[in-house]
Amino acid sequence: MKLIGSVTSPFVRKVRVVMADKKLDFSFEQENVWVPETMIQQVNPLGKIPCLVMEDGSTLYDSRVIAEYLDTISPVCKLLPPNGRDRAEVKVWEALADGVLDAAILVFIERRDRAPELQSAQWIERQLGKVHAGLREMSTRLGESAYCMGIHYTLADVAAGCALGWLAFRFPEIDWRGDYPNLARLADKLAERPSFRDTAPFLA
Ligand code: GSF
Repeated sequence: MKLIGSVTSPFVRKVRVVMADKKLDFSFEQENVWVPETMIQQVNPLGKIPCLVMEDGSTLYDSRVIAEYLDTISPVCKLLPPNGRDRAEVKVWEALADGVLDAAILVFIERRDRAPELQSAQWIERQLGKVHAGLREMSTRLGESAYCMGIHYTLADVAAGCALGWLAFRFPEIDWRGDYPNLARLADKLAERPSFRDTAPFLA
């Protein structure tokens, strides 16, 4: 399997953490999807990373589909409950964490790609509102549990950890650690895992 991605994308990190936790072999091909000459459309018509290229050349996307698939191909470190409400709850956590990222990334791109006078303050405020509402909900759901779903590490923790880590990396002004000490405790615990330590975002 070949993972097309980058070392800064939180969605790519989600897949890399799952690969590491489940001890799966893959090759990692870095791709800058933001340059005109990117090849990403050859593997994902949506032009997004991560994209997983299988041995037969077929491709899987997006990160939720890839993570769910990877969990089925190895019994090591099962990250999703087999069925029912528990499975759905893990996927709500993933939708929540990914949704916080989607909103924050829209702000990041608005500020990166538009001149200040062309940036929409209303749009930025709307998206940051989703980020803060999502963080509040993550903290409420976590409570004082060891992990997002209680006592077991699941895909919910992978998604939440990647979201918090990317916010710390790109939005240091958002003080989720101060606002939500339980999220800070979770993030610190996850950061000790080799799968998180070895995939922390950095500017190459
Ligand atoms: C989101 C991937 C995504 O937005 C997933 O994999 O879960 N729902 C998808 N990837 C970004 C890079 S990053 O911000 O993580 C991406 O590829 N953006 C390029 C574009 O044209 O939007």
